[in-house]
Amino acid sequence: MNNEPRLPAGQRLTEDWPILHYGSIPSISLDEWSFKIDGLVENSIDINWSDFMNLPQTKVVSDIHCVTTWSKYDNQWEGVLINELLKICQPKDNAMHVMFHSYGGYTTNVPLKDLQFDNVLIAHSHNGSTITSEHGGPARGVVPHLYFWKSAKWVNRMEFITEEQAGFWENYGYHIYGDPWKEERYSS
Ligand SMILES: Nc1nc2c(c(=O)[nH]1)N[C@H]1C(S)=C(S)[C@@H](COP(=O)(O)O)O[C@H]1N2
Ligand SMILES: [Mo]
Repeated sequence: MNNEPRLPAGQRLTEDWPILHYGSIPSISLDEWSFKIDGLVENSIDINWSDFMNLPQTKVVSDIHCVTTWSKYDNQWEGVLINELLKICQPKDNAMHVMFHSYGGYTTNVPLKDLQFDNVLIAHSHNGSTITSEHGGPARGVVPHLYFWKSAKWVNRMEFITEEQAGFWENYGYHIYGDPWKEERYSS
């Protein structure tokens, strides 16, 4: 179909799944879990776990590319497509970027247009099993065409904004966009 290699430059394939995050693992029970969408949207939402699980569920398969140079192929994710959430919250015309917020305080920024693909989701399962807390459960973002730091573990909020703002790692020198095919690892 295309002549692009599957492995981006500077990456090496791994079979295991490294655990990487800043700080400690927040433990969130499903009873207390909530997910909010706010900022520049017509309909703000604040849903609990059963609301989330009652939204249309989708399975997608994608590759992971971490900026620390490991890649992992064929990850099956299950959860709610961000496109489904966009139908409900209806971003306003001036909403151009989204800041993901997580339990524990992590943030990462992604342009809204990069969330409008049918493999970008808020996932609760990986390869048929519930995502463990080490890997971001109860739920994490998955934005497969960007480096994996853009996939927020323990995600609990999407904030729609106009201007691009730097999230946690972006503030510490990671690239503002993070395209693995252009090796956008760090800002210069
Ligand atoms: N909440 C949160 N999400 C996060 C991070 C983090 O520190 N906190 N680290 C990011 C980075 S740098 C990577 S490489 C991936 C690692 O996900 P994994 O531990 O499931 O492999 O999570 C991303 N999401
Ligand atoms: Mo990372």
